[in-house]
Amino acid sequence: MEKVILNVEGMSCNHCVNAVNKAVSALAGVTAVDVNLEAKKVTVEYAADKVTVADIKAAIEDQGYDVV
Ligand SMILES: [Cu+2]
Repeated sequence: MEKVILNVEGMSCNHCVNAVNKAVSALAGVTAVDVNLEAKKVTVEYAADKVTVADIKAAIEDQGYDVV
């Protein structure tokens, strides 16, 4: 299991947290998601043979947030 911590800009409320959480959780291979609104960080545990960091970034960006 791999773990990545992404810095995400644009999240401003719990709606954003839920949107990011839901989008990333929906990816096959993702086993855990933690969104920290104050720190602007999204921590994701994933199976590297099933999903890539690029996939995770794309899922977040699809929701309208920027991964920096
Ligand atoms: Cu929001």
